[in-house]
Amino acid sequence: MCTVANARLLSAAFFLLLVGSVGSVPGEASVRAPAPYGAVPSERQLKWHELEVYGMVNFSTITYYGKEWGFGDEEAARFNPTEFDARQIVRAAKAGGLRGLIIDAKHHGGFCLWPSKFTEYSVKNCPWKNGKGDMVRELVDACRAEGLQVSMYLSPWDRNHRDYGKPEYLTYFRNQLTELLTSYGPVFEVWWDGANGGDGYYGGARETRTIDKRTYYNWPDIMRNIVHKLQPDACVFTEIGPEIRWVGNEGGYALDPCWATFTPRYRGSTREVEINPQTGYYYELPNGDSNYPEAEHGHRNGRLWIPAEADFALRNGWFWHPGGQTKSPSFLVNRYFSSVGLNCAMDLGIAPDRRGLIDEPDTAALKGFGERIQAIFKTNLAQGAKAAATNVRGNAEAYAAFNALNGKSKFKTYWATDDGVKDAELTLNFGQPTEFSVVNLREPIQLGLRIDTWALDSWQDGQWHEFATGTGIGARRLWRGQSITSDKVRLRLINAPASPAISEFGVYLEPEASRKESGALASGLIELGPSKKNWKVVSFSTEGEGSG
Ligand code: FUL
Repeated sequence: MCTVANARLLSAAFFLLLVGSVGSVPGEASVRAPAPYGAVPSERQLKWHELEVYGMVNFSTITYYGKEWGFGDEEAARFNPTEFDARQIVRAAKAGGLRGLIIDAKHHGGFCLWPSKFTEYSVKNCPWKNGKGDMVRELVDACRAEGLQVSMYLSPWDRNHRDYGKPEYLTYFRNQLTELLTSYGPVFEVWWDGANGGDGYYGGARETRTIDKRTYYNWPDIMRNIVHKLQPDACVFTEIGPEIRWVGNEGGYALDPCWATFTPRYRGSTREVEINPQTGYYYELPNGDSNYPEAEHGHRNGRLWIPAEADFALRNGWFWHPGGQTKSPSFLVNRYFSSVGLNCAMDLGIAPDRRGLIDEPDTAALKGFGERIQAIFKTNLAQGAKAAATNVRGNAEAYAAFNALNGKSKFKTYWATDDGVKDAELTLNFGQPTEFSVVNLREPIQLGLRIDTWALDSWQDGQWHEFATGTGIGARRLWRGQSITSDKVRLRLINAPASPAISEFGVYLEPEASRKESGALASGLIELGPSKKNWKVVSFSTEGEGSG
């Protein structure tokens, strides 16, 4: 894992770096940054927090069979996307504002989108490019050309491989992972599904194979000696991280509040997953066997910093099916608020069709989504406002209220209060009546989660009126509601467990049409959509069900 020990060292170093800048302000050398509170992100997690919105491409032989999971005997000969165009796929993602793509290089059925040295069940033996193609390479190159970051999905479960369930398969899995992590440049994330074990083809055995999800793979060793050795910046996603946790549903939403701190436990149990103090990694990682339902909220004061990724598919299924449905731009905007706006990352599944392209309705939905988000966040009304705070740490300019408005960085510059302060207010004065409907808050997360309760007020008829209240901020907390017109808006932080600090207080006006079509409620609450259970997929085995 982001070895917890290493993570702490790294973030301490990062923290010192941030604090270091304070010393350069004349007369303020003695004003130290607040001491971190509770678990804090590692350096690689801080980088990941910058992304916020990314996608996952799911494409395989099963696209031609109308399945969601391959049994492992699907013919490579059917894989023939005659119009495959990585640039088209990546551009569609980019139009949706996705900043990275997780490439599903091998799904549960075992078919590999790159010409792996370790199997014949790959693009080497399909009609596409006469077996000479490398789809992972093309997608990676397109991402790099379009400025998107890259991540790898390698299904641990392989229903094709004859040795699945035996030690021999682990050598295969490790070889493939190494191949992916050494051949395609830097990756921001490595994605391991919790679906592991069940029935499958298994080289013709056609039987059911179960594994011990906690121990079979020896995940800690893989993370330490493969992932982090080869890709020091890569965050590992599983049900319980250790760097990024599954949000616990496939509907693309977190529950409010959603804490970045988390105490991983075993499925249906209060037993915590232990860390080996010698290595800083878990002793074992129960991926597919963790108490993931707790992930929707996370834990206030959880032991570790393991923020959530909220994944969901653009269509009604992770893979493309004829006659499938595509979610609307306004639905996607709602999901943005219920994931990114609740301190999570949004991971949107996109699926090439049988031609090897993102089809027209999906391309349009992505574009519409991207345009709506851009329109909402086009103008930060706070930037022209005057900021004032009830307390400024050491009266130092480096921590003054305006640092929450300067938009220079998401986390590095911030307004902070003196040690011991529990209640504090940050007021924006626009100098004229200003209409807004979205508020954007961030904490400098390198200092931990310092805030519990917050409230927002607007100035109406000579007094403050509360229009929103909530719990938890973290990397990003969005409030969205009906528009309000006011000269001033105030953020109140109430009974904070550590002296509060805010790195961003932004105010925006969502275009009225966008607000209406999304059905944004005055409370800022957004209706929650269908979960995985309500999806209609053409063929879906429930065996081995797990995260993701
Ligand atoms: C799930 C998998 O079982 C799906 O097929 C898909 O890959 C999704 C992203 O994760 O758990």
